[in-house]
Amino acid sequence: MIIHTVCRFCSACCPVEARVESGRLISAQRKSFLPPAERINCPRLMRAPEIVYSRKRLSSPLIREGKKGAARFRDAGWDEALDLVASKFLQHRDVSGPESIAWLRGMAADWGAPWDYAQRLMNAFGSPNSIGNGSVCHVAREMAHFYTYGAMTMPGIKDSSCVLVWGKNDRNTMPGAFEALLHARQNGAGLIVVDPVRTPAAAMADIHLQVKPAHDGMLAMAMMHEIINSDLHNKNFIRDYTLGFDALARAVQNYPPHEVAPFAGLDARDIIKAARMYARSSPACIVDGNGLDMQLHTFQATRAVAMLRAITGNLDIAGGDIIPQPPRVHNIQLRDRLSPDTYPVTRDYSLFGSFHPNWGLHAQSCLVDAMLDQTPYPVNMVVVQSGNPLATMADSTRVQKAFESLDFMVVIDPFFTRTAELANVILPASMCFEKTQLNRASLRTSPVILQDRAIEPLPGTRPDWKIIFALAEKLGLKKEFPWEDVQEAIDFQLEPSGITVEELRNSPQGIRDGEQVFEKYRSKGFNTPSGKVEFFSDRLEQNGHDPVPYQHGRRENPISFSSHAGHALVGMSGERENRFTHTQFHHVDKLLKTGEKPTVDLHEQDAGSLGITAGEMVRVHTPRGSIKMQAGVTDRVRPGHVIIAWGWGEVHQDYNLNLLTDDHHRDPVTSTPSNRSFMCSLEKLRD
Ligand SMILES: Nc1nc2c(c(=O)[nH]1)N[C@H]1C(S)=C(S)[C@@H](COP(=O)(O)OP(=O)(O)OC[C@H]3O[C@@H](n4cnc5c(=O)[nH]c(N)nc54)[C@H](O)[C@@H]3O)O[C@H]1N2
Ligand SMILES: Nc1nc2c(c(=O)[nH]1)N[C@H]1C(S)=C(S)[C@@H](COP(=O)(O)OP(=O)(O)OC[C@H]3O[C@@H](n4cnc5c(=O)[nH]c(N)nc54)[C@H](O)[C@@H]3O)O[C@H]1N2
Ligand code: SF4
Ligand SMILES: [Mo]
Repeated sequence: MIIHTVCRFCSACCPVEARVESGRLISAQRKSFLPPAERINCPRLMRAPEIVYSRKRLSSPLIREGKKGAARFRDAGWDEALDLVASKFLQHRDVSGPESIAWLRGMAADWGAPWDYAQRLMNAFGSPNSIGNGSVCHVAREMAHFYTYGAMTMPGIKDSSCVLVWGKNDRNTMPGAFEALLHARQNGAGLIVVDPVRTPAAAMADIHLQVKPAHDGMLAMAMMHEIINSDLHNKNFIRDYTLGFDALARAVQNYPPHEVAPFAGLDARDIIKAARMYARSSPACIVDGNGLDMQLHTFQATRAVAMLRAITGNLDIAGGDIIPQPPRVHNIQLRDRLSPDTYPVTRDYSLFGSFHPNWGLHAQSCLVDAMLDQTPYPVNMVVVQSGNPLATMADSTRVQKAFESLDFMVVIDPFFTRTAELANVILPASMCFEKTQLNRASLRTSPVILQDRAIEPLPGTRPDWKIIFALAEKLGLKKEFPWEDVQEAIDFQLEPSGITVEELRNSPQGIRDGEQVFEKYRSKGFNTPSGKVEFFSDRLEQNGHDPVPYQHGRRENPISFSSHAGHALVGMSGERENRFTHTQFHHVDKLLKTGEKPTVDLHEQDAGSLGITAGEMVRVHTPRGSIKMQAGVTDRVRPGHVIIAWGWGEVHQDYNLNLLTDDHHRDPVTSTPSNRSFMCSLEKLRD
């Protein structure tokens, strides 16, 4: 039997066909416009049965018996475990107020309806602290798009005549998009890649701007300098649909390509060539990615990149950067249930918390402050759902201390992770093929595609929705969660669009809520306070932020630990591999090479001058901590840069890259720390 569903082993949310026999998942194949032989393989999907039926899956709720960190747990029934969790919710509310309890979300259960359920539960209970990890992933970038033209655009890669890939590695992270890029290339589209690493896209690009990490904002300003001063901007679009162009044109004068180039590790001629090629192609689109996230200038750098789309008039045209058309839905988060007197621990980043009607809060570093320093007030109970913060949040040493200080901690995860070791209760979650849900990809734009259950939840596990609905009932919130099952809940959420789960099951290709329309701004304007693209933002100025990005002309080094002596190499958190999702799946033998260990990859020149050969053990130091890995040699980066394998922190603490990162300095708008790049030093180990 073939079941049409969506893979959620990572946030790419690929539509797939799952083959199921006698209730067992046999295989799964990604859908694509290409014939099977030409498709990009995803190793994780190819190993879906090994992942789903891994012997490491949890099969019963666990309750702590020993002291924290001692990893002594006993099996418990679902009722007993949920009763204990509910009693702790009530106890903490009575003693310290509902806001002393927080819900922290990683990325795995998806950001669509499952995230809405978590927020609904917490809001109805009275705690404003449901917090996601979007400060380092996507949401900060999305806010920069919103503050420029009121929505996050989607690149029309397939129909584009020039694709500018900015810090994204779709070959490994979103294979469908990479297939679209190959298709566009075959049709003659130009390709420019901005990436410190020679990625597969960079290797086939017309121009590869091998920018120094975190210098993207200044590079975007230099490109706009070239476009505006060479009169290549779209004057009609700017006149009719934008605000503050003069202020932007003045700001870019501080960033001539020849001055930015040495600073950003580039050749000015390449910046000029790329700017002209992008501006002279129509339609052109920009594919921006996680390379722009996790930087100290994330918000303004992404805003500068977003402005490139606007000055060239590429917004909302076929093959350009398209404004999505989300389906009409009920907002089910119940935010109005919160008392006006409460405020979340993310208060200092209130613009970030309010820019979008459903994203909710994502300044996750603030939660660590609240746990550890009790600012702005103490949080002493946390539920961690679908995340492994002990390995994925910046400055693991500090994060660990924070979690150790909690009175009570609950983890909802299919596996016993490094984070789960500190929990009081662990609730075993079902994985993606075992549940029906509405993904964020479907709430963000039409068509709506259903992630449908392909197999029954594994014995002892429960889907996230079911865990939340049951906990709500135990907390006396049955009225707020009246749905008998997830299908009823999804039907309710989709009601305004008239789309139902049953219809979605009969339309595996998805259902649109309305026809696709381009250039919607002509009739509706943009979703900003002024109704125009805002090169100058009053909202930012009123809140003490630069209304125009990089308007002061400063060229400070935005890489963390730059001012620390003795750390001369730029350490880069490595790009995602297509075999793993962050800290997940390193236990699946069939995804590993024999005897494989993570590596720190250096340029040959650096390896030579440091006397390091491939295979030797090295220690990487930053002012926060150190890790130990094998050295590798690569020509994918420039001398002076090292790529440190990302996501191995679950395997061994020696490999936990976030022991190196800093959470002290943060982006002023989105609280983003610099997980991505930092100055470091290498030491060769004897044995
Ligand atoms: N230095 C550095 N830090 C980073 C990054 C980086 O590149 N470098 N990347 C950042 C980014 S973009 C992100 S998104 C974060 C990721 O941060 P996390 O979300 O913490 O990362 P994962 O390791 O994917 O952890 C997901 C957890 O969810 C569990 N899980 C899987 N499926 C389900 C499910 O259906 N339900 C539930 N309840 N649990 C499930 C998995 O077993 C796993 O333990 O890390 C960020 N941190
Ligand atoms: N296989 C796999 N797929 C995934 C995931 C996974 O863990 N594994 N995670 C999912 C998640 S949560 C996310 S957020 C997405 C992310 O997907 P992508 O956006 O593709 O993320 P990455 O591969 O981490 O990084 C993208 C590129 O940014 C480059 N880069 C690093 N620093 C900089 C910089 O300072 N400037 C610029 N311009 N580029 C830089 C890196 O070299 C890399 O090539 O992937 C999703 N898909
Ligand atoms: S890229 Fe692979 S793991 Fe991620 S959703 Fe698509 S098929 Fe699943
Ligand atoms: Mo992410």
